[in-house]
Amino acid sequence: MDYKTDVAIIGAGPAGLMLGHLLRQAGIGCIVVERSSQEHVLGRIRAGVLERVTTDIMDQLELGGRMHAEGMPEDGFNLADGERLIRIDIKRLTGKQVMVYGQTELTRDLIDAAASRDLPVIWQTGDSVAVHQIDGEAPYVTFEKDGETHRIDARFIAGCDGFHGPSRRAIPVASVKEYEHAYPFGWLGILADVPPCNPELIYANHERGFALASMRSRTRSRYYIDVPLTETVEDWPDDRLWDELAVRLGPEAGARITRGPALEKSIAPLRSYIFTPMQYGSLFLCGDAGHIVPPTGAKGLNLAASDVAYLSRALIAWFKKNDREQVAGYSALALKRVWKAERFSWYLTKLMHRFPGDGDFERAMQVAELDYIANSEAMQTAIAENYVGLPL
Ligand code: RFL
Ligand code: PHB
Repeated sequence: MDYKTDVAIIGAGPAGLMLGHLLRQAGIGCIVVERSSQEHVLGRIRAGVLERVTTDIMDQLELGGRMHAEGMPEDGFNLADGERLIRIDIKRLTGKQVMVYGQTELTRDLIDAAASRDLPVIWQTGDSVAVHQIDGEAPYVTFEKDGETHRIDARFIAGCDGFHGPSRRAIPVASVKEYEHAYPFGWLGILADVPPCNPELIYANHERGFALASMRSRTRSRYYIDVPLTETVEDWPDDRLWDELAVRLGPEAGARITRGPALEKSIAPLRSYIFTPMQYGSLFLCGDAGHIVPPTGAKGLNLAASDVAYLSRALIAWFKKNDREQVAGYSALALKRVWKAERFSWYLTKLMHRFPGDGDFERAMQVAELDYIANSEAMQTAIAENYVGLPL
């Protein structure tokens, strides 16, 4: 079948779905193609902390109802050095809050509203999606489904297909620069239907390694520890993981952990990655397709949201006001915010993890910095400002 639309969107993750809804709200045509099934997309357990930029998009779309009813606005979070909690009072220091609401729930809200908002999503295209003629003004997307080849002609293509998708790879290497930093560990995460050990998140740097206490609701907890990349989920039976969390989170919070069976347990590698520019011809990259941050700053999903905020504005200006400048400036504008979030995520990752080869000196530097943060409102303000998200 042949389709014709204004913007073809590849990927039905948060970036693709938010972009699709924003464009439809402005009366711009778009079609989303997604390699996986709806069930698979909704089964992925990922981010949990939303910045204002993300909640604002949901509100602008009038899809924030469930998020405000079930999500948990947070006034602060904690850094821990193995002994004490250092509270960063984000509300007092910045006037802003963050929202604990799972990426899974946000995605569900966007998917549930797609049909009634006239946003077509074509699921289960597998790895067949390809982009064509992106250096001209008549690009198109092809994919296979139900044994047939389909084609979408569009004016623009938005690559919202995550780190492993085809969009970024379609850009000729001669015109790009990539920046990459790999970390020598991954995060082992556990999701369990037990009350959180603390009402606010705790990022802990213990002598034994990193731990994060997070949550999805008052009855559902999400915890992480860092593990060497050589380890697998099988190395970490639930009891071993709960024991380790209790130690790394420190005596107070550790003692308040409620244990329960894992609903999900997985290991995610940590990486910093930026692809520049985030546009080529008629193709734009949004979210993980263009950049990856280590999860330590809770920035990945929120960067996808800011990319989409910039790109939707630019495309609306193009289609509705014949203004071509914003589209031309998309990458430069989006990257300014991306680089600062990359910096913060890298900084917090370095501050809160033990690296192989770190000796007593490196540990002492981390402890001194945490002590400085504990006693300096200026440091706390800088951290709070970045954590709640820099302005668009
Ligand atoms: P996604 O969510 O990866 O969605 C991309 C979509 O594109 C589809 N796709 C294709 N579709 C068609 N054809 C193809 N060939 C395709 N290839 C791929 C995929 O199936 C998918 O549906 O990217 P998007 O939309 O840019 O959203 C980015 C966020 O998902 C990501 O940044 C965050 O989840 C990162 N992240 C976190 N971010 C935060 O802001 N706060 C957090 O607390 C946080 N925790 C996390 C995280 C990511 C994690 N993992 C596993 C990567 C915790 C984890 C464990
Ligand atoms: C999560 O709840 O999954 C989460 C929270 C904060 C992070 C990373 C992940 O920095």
